Amino acid sequence: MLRRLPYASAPLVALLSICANSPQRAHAAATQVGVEYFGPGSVLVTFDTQPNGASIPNGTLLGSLYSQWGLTFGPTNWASDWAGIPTSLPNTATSGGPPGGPIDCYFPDGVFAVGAYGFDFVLRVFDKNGTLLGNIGHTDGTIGIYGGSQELGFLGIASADPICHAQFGLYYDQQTAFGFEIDDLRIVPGGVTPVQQETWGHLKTLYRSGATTQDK
Ligand SMILES: [Ca+2]
Repeated sequence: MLRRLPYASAPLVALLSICANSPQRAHAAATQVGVEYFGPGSVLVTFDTQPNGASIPNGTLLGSLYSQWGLTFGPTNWASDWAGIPTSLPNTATSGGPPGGPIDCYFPDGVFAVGAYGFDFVLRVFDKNGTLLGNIGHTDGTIGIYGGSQELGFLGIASADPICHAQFGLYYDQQTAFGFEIDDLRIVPGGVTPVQQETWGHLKTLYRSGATTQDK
């Protein structure tokens, strides 16, 4: 079982490989971003509480639970209190579909950025036409959950073209025995354009320098 890790030890060693594994070309406007990017005006989905503040029981299908925040989930995605990653407790999001996911997030109105914590996972984002905008991954380098503090990672993508679908999936097809989950999903909604975020440039600088919120 993956050990719970101090939040401050979380690495940001996500491997940028935008569209490297796809026959489609990634849109040039899609950029990998760190958790620092999601500042004022962004949305945080903990999977622990609903928008009205009510707690979410283990096993609850996520479906349209957060629809008032502009997102819905795939039909097999649910909240699980088997929390293997050291994020907000008690719940993470996981999938009851094919082993290991995926976890699908749909944004009917489009969003400008999306990201979440996980381990050995990938993030792909698509526009309203299903065109791939970006494809990134994070792994400690090995299948399984024995990488200690190297396991936890944050994957985020910002795109000037609105993102209508974000899909989180396995980094390794063979890792299904170790479970699959994401937590603390962050979104920059369509009403908040990147240029309206006061910290946009500052956060990009922070991310590129390797600094994190824990470093401040
Ligand atoms: Ca949580």
